[in-house]
Amino acid sequence: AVVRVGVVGVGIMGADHVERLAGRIAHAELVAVADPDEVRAKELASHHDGVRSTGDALELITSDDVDAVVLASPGFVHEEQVLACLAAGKPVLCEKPLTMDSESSLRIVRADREVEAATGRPLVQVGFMRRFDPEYARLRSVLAGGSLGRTLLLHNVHRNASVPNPDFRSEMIVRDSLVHEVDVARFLFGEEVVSVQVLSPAPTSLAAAGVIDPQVALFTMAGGGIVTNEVFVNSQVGYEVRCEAVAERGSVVIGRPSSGAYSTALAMDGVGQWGGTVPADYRERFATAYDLEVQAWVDSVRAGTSVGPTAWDGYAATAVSTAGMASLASGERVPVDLVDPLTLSQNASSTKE
Ligand code: ISE
Repeated sequence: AVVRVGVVGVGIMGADHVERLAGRIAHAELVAVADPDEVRAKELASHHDGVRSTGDALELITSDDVDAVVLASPGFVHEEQVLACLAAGKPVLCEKPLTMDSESSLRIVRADREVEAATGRPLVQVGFMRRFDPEYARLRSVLAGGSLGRTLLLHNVHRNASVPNPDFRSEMIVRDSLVHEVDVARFLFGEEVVSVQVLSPAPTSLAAAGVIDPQVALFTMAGGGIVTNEVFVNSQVGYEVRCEAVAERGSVVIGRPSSGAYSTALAMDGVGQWGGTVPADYRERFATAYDLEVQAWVDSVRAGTSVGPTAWDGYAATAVSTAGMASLASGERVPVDLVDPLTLSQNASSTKE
């Protein structure tokens, strides 16, 4: 059967998912879009035959003509919308971040566990698309394969040319950008992040006043590995996402062009260059990852199974962001507070360093 999908949120990612679902995803039919900006929702829907629009996300979620939901709304409305999907028994692919704070993410984990206990299948997939990127997936299988020994370090670089939104403050750099590196660290190490420290270098003069950009974040993993992260959202050049994993018997770099010397700068025409072209943004760099992610989700919906990052992965990432926000404010290393994954109750040892 074809999966009838509704998309909530018609911003940059919502519009991108609409194009994908309407054109490139097999066994899916885009039926509806929702956004509080009804004019924009209607405009987007008008490009696709048979797609309706509504200003009411909850109407879309509970509607009989929708089998499954993609949430590309802002993080602060995710809790209500994900819980509505669970109450309606509908699979949901929720863009990151899962929610804005640990407690609300944990409520989603609990609700999804209840659904799983009752029906045998959880309904939440979180949109950490990098897990579907062929390069990250390959890196993960190399590290997990063990031929390089234990993974010791990761070095992540994450740059955006600029951010479209004037509200993109220092905290959003942690919650919306760094959060991808949190998931990458958890995915590649197969361990939780136990502490985070966010350093605040002198900011670029091209960031909005008061915004700390770039930022450098250090993660300590449960097994003692360290992850360094640069996040720089006004780099001017383009979208650069690289990762180098250092293991006992070798290192692997992904996201880096292999043609000799590597440097980026603005060329005369204002386009970032390295002897090729730096992707403009995440929609370009991760186009394949998003396609594979959404196809895997649709396939899992049809098969009655689940795939990809879970509600727990969303919660664990939010918990690191929560600690990261505290560290952004204090400059100190802050322990990550996670509940016990089995009982979902407060883990006594996690509250003390
Ligand atoms: C955006 O929300 C994303 O998820 C992108 O992947 C990230 O690069 C960007 O910094 C965020 O604003």
